[in-house]
Formats: sequence, structure tokens, C-alpha cells
Amino acid sequence: MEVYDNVVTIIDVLNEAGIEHVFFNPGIDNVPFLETIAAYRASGKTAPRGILCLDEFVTMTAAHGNYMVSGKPQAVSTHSELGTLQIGGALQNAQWGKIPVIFFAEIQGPLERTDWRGQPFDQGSMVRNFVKWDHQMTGDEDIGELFTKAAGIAMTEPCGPVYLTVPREVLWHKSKKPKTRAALKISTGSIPQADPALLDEAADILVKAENPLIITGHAGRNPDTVPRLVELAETLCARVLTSDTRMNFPNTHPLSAFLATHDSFSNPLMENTDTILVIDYDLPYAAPPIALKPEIKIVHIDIDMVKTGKPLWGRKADIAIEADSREAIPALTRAINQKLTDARRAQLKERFKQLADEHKGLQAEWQELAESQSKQKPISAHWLSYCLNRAIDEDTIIVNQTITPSRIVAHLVQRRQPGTLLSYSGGCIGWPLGAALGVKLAAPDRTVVSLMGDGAFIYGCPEASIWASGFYKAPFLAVIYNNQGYGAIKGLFREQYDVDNMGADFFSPPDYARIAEACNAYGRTVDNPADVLPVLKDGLQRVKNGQPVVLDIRLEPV
Ligand SMILES: Cc1ncc(C[n+]2csc(CCOP(=O)(O)OP(=O)(O)O)c2C)c(N)n1
Repeated sequence: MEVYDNVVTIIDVLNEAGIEHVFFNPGIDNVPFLETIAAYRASGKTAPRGILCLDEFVTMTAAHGNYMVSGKPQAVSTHSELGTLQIGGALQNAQWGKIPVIFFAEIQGPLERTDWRGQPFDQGSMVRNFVKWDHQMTGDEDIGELFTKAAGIAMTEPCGPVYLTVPREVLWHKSKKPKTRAALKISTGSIPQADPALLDEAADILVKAENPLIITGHAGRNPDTVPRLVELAETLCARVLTSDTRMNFPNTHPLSAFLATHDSFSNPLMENTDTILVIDYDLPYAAPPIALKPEIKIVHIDIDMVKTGKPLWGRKADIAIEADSREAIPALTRAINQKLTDARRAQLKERFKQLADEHKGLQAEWQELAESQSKQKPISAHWLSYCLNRAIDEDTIIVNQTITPSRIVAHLVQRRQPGTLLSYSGGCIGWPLGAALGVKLAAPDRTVVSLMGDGAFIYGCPEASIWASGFYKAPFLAVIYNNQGYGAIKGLFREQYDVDNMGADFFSPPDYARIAEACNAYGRTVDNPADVLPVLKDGLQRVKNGQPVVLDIRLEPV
């Protein structure tokens, strides 16, 4: 029997990379690949499991979520140029999220094809800004070497997506038996370790700081970094401000940086600090401009010193250490410990007490505010987040793309265990449905709860994501913070132009619960605050019983 020998080679590389799923949406070009992986799996041979996503956007968001939990590289296969275009902004999120994805598609049309300017049509140009590497395979290249190189680039820190295009005749090529070849070896670059002299200088600065602030974005991607960061913060008695991209630091810890309930978007913590220790952090896609006082000292530890996405605050760090934070954090703690005199330790103990009192007060303020809104109608985002916190357990994985309520979620949904909070990097709305699908496929025994606005729900291709969640037995609970409009955009217009009616409301919104039911999930609309907690608990039970659930919680319109 003949085999698609080049496709067999691709599968060998994907196996070698440890790739377990291929998130795909097909065209005719994908047939040899899909047919071969199906035949492999049916006969008990190792091959990634194909997951059909009814919209290409979901292929990439699911791969994104899956990597965040499994730590394994991903594969996405779509139909030539059209499937590539349909991935859209999900690729920007994958780039910012540093997700190692081998994304491959067929080259569309004859190689002599040209664009409007008469220049050669360049399929890779569609995605070039968002991938670490793109390459169009030519006839004389070896497909095994190409995919091996692609995997190596994607998996080298800082990780990221790569894009390969392959001629149709290569994908469809058949021969009597697979090519015999030397074993394919994927090589990834080494991870830099911190320079001890720089760590020592950093420790000097940090020990002297009177109001240090640790800021981190994705240090918690390695779960064992979390307790190490706790130890560093406690040694230094420094507040920790974390993005919600990962669970980096327990938000119940006395040193977790809390804001007052009335604080506006600008961050007083950044204004009042004298020294910032930045660890694995990227400025958010839509970060409000922050002008740091020039006298603030910055120590920066990162795997990506170049900050490919966006440089930090337009200022160089006083000390920049390119390193794997998992190792650099305990090394820095040791260096700090060596420099702490008894007198300084006593001062830091006092500082800890002050910060712990402040944290306790602020935490109580958030809880009381939420409790005071328990009967408020329409339902408040505070009350919803408070109830959610009571309904979930310690191990539940929260997949979060709330926008305007994100600060409320960060203060009221308590996360202590590493790996129990995931959010997107980048700017593309619509991430959390596909991401939750990918997360649940990676962690079938965990409860997965996805949080989003009504805008994000629709951007997230709900029919495709929810259908796949049911079909592949990867159920999750989706909670819609439904403020019936694009709250973030309305907020900006109000703030900057004093314009209220800009047509960004969803009057007579779609019935999201019925969309869910049309996709074989359970759906429910909630507008009574007393129902929120019981409905969340019921939803979680249904998910445990195997059904995807969508809860449309109607909040005050923005
Ligand atoms: C794909 C995409 N389109 C548009 C935007 C611009 N945008 C940023 S926030 C936002 C509103 C999102 O609405 P929703 O998810 O309901 O959250 P809310 O702001 O109401 O809290 C929009 C449209 C974007 N970031 N991504």
C-alpha cells in the first residue's frame, strides 16, 4: 500500500516535538495529512490527535490555551491562504503569549502567481509580523529538515509561533514506503542563566530600597517559580504586582499588591515606588502611558530582554539580567539574604507588618463592597466575582478575558495554586472560549471556567468553540459578564471625548443561552442577584457531569 511519505515525515517531527494535538480546519490540501493521522491512530501508532475547529480562529486560541497548561508545543493546520487569513488576531495573541506553534498550510496557486504590483505572491507576508520565522518550501528542500528547524525555532525561548507553507505536490506525494532517514533531532537554543555579578549588584539596590515593587507578567508559567517568588518577596518585604496572564503570586498573600476599590486606572503603586524589580513582564497591548519618575531604579530579569512586542516604559533598566527566572529568582534571594544585616532585617519586619495590615484592610474593603451589592439589580460585576469565588475550588483553572471588570476579578477571585489563572497576552478579543477548550483538552481532570464580556463571547466563535467542547468531551463553564456593550471602548470615548452615545451598545442583545443550547450545551440567562451563586454551582455540577455550560449574567449596561 502506498503512503504519503512527506506527510509521514511531518508526523515523525510532530511526534518528536511531543505535540499531542493538531488543531485544524481543512481544505483539500489537508486531506493527506488528516487521512494519515487518522489511520495512524486507528492502528495504534503514535500521531497527534486531530481536533476539528469549525473556525480557524479557534485552532489558534485552543493551541494557545493548551500550551499554557501542557507546556508542550502545538500544531495548527489550515487551508492555504484562506485558512491562514481566518486565524486573524488569534495569531497576535499567540505571538505575545510566546506560544510555540508550528502553523502550516499549503501554498495556494502556481508559484508564478503575482500580486497587484506584479511582484511574486508572498503567502508568508500575511503573518510575517506575528511569527518568529516563516518559510515557503521549495521543491529541493527536505521536508524533515524544514519541520525540525521550525520546531526548534518555535521551542527556543522566548518561544513563539512559526509559519510554514508547503507545495501541494509535496503534501500529496505518495510512495510505496516511508522514506528511510536518520533520526530527526530538534535542537532548541540554551536558556541563559543569570550573571552572578549582576545579581549581586541588583541585590545591593533592592536591599536599600524603601518602597520596592516587584512586577511580573508570566514568571508563573513555570509553576515552581511561584513559591520561589513568594520567598523572594518575603525576604525583601516587597509588594508584588502581577498581570493576570498567569498565576504568578497568590492574591491572598499579604504582599500581593492590592488597590483601593475607588482607585482609577492609573496605578498609584507605580507612582510611589522607589525601585522596581521587573520579572518576565511585557507592557499590555493597550497599556495606558505611564511616565516613571526618572529617579526610580529598575532591575529587570527577563528571558526576552529585547522586548520584541514593546519596550518597557521607554526607559533602560539600571540592571538588565537576561535569564531563566525560575533559577534567577532563588539566586537573587540568596544574594539578598547575604546582604541583610540584623538591623535591616528588623526594619523589613516592620515593613512587612505595615504592608500586611494594608493588604488586610484593602481585601476587606473589596469583600464588603461586593457583599453590599448582593441585592443590587441589575447584578454587579463585584457580586458576580464574589459568588464565583465561593463556587469554585482551589484547583479550578480560570481562563480570563474580562475587560472592564478585570480589576474586580483580580481582587475578588482568589487564586493560590500555581497554574490556576490564565489570561491572554496581546490584544485580540475572543480568546477565552477556544483557550478554555485547549486547556480542558490538556487537563481533562480539572474544572475549567472561562470568563469574558459579551463582546469576547461573540468574537470567540461560540458555535465553533462550544460545539468542539461537547464533541471532544472537553466541557467547561463559560461565564459572560454581560454589560450589553463594548464597555472598554465606551469608557475611552466618555473619558476622552465626553461622548456617551457612540453606537457601541448591544440593544436587544443576542440570546447567548440559546446559542449555547443550539450547540448541545446548557445555557441560562441570569438577571436576579439571588440566583447567581446557586446557578454557578449548578453550572459547575453540569460541567462535572460532562456538559459544556454557558451562563449569561446580565449586568448593569455600561
Ligand atoms: C478583535 C478585536 N476587535 C476589536 C478590539 C477593540 N476592543 C478592545 S476592548 C473591546 C470591547 C470588548 O467588549 P467586551 O468583551 O464585552 O468587554 P467590555 O469592554 O464590555 O468589558 C473592543 C471591541 C480588539 N481588542 N480586538
